[in-house]
Amino acid sequence: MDTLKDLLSHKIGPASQEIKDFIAAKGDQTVSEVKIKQLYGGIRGVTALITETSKLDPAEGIRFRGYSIPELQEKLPSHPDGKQPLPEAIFYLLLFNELPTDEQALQVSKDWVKRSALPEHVFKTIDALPLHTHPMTQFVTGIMAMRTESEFHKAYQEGINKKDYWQPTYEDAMNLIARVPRLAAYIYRRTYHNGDHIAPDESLDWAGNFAHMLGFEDDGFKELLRLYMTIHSDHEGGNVSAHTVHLVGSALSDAYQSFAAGMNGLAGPLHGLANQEVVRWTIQMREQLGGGLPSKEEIARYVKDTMSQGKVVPGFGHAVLRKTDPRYTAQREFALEHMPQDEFFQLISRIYEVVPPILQETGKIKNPWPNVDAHSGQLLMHYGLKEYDFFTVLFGVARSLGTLSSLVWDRALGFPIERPGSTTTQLLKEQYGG
Ligand code: HAX
Repeated sequence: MDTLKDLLSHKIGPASQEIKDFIAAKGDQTVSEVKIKQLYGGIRGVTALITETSKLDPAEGIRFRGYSIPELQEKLPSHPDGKQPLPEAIFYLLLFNELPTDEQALQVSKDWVKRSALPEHVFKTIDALPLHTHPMTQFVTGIMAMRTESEFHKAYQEGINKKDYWQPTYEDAMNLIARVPRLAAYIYRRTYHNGDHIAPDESLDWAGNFAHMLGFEDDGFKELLRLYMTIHSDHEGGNVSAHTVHLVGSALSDAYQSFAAGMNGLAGPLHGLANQEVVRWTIQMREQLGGGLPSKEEIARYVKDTMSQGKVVPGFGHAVLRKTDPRYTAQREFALEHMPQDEFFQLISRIYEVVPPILQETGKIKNPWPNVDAHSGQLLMHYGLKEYDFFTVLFGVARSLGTLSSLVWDRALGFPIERPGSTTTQLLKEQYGG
């Protein structure tokens, strides 16, 4: 067994025992009660899942294995030429619940390089799609095409013992994470650069190589991608993409099937697609207002106009958060350091000043503050990645780190098939009157 897998195998026994003991001692305690309005309201505010890798606090934002984003920026290993955390390092933390040393992060990097080759038929499958196919559809198709390589599927067919499920799931997770940047870059180059593909450079780190395969050699862009991959990696278990990976995985669908399902959820405009929608909406606004940097009054009118047409203002609001998303803040700090004069950044900043009071005035929007998607597109645009239909694929590559670490733990801890109950309005009325 390789050393990373070995480390995981040593952690599984004690973690599993700890949970068994905890259930034996406290299993009958109540965590959440469900009100009727919550049944109709997307189960908002009901704690109903276990996801060990991260936890979202409404007032404070995300903590990855207990660490906030500024703490990660301080404590996780970075690239020798930069200071942002390496995605390899956040993955190590998420999976092993330990801060890695530089050497351990490098070990993950090297492991992924070894696993990174894509089978030829994956490229052919993508090439069979019309060029106008949305990049997220291409991404999901490519993930499913890679499923021919599933170790879990093979092992299950051969009759693997359930206590060993985590092992082929780990292999699938590591292979998928190692391969999704190549898949994403292939989609990008075929869709926007005449199929002029760029071979991987195995001497680079995971995000650096991804930037290289996309066609961006700027060190600033590579640093941005390291930050981007880290902060987008995980957001506890209830969001649509993470929850879907967990749910589909609970039927013992393998990592490819589960991750592809989660990516279809990420592709919804109320979730990950919001990053493309923010840029599309902002560019349309700028065009309609005659170009340049619109005034606050002009932006306010445009925002109200959007809402009066029954549309959402993309990049604002959140189902859990009740403050500015710390992932937004981390990106804003990056922009302030690297591109304070960028006109699109100034526009994004102005929108940040104008939108929250307008949303607040409605009295119904619970969180008027910006989320992660309100900023990410601007940073990418600054370095020349302007094809915003592609942005959600970048988010998807990042989400592989968190959702697949969680899936490995789901199998390691032997979590059962997920099967909540449902009821009908008629039955509720019979029970509660009304
Ligand atoms: N613009 C206009 N209206 C908004 C709004 C926004 N940005 N955010 C919420 N609302 C509306 C809701 O549509 C809802 O209206 P109705 O009562 O008429 O149905 C009302 O305000 C109450 O909604 P809420 O309870 O505050 O918010 P929800 O938990 O239901 O939804 C969403 C959370 C993120 C889906 C929502 O805020 C939204 O649609 N935001 C814009 C899209 C977006 O940025 N999505 C990305 C979220 C982060 C993420 O997942 N990233 O991947």
